[in-house]
Amino acid sequence: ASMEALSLSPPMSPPVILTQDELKKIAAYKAVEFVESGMVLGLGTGSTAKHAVDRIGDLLRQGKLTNIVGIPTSKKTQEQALSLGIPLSDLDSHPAIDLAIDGADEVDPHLNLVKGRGGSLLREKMVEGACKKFVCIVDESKLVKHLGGSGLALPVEVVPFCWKFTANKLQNLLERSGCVAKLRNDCEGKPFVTDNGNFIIDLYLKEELGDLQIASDAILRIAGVVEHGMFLDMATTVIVAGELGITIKNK
Ligand code: ABF
Repeated sequence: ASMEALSLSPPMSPPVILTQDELKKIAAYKAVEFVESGMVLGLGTGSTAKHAVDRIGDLLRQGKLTNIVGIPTSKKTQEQALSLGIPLSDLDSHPAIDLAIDGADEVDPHLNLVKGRGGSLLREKMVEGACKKFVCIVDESKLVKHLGGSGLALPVEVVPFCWKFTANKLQNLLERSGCVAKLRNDCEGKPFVTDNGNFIIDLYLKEELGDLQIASDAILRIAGVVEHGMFLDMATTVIVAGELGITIKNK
């Protein structure tokens, strides 16, 4: 009977496993549903945000979106937006932005973020800090319980002048979290240079950071530090695309 039953049951279709990039695209397209004609938009950086900028370009070309002004968060996004015909401006001309859409490297349960592994954290933080709404788009692999606990880099943008001095100050500041500070190099082994002409010191933490606001303030008080990659209390919405569907988390 069991064999007969098996032969009667419909063939099970294999579960659809979405790639990480497909999940990123799903999150990005969902975020673009928040975009309305006439908006001033912060355009994010990274492979997830790239899908959102592509989608905005599509809708503009199809005439489904009009009168959009984009404020790019990196030279790379500026080039992408230009190639898509998205009208661009900057924060000097548009100090108040309606909506920013951008990726992240880590998202904790309070919607605090780590960003900047792509090296664009300063312009991202300036643009996203000027937004009424900041919609962060991630695939589920970015969700963490605590920032900095994933063993991946917490980026800090520093001036090139005496960067070793600054790196040591950072490492000593966070030594209780088992911090190791490393200069980020580019693919040729030379120091990575940001769009703003600065260097990135990546902080690798063995323990999760305690009070994030205290850590943030202490890092920013080190002369030589320009900005760091913790985006605390900045995202108003986080859209998470996972194998089981989309989750929208609001502040
Ligand atoms: C950017 O998005 C960066 O701040 C962050 O590093 C990156 C995440 O990259 P991806 O979307 O490619 O995973 O905003």
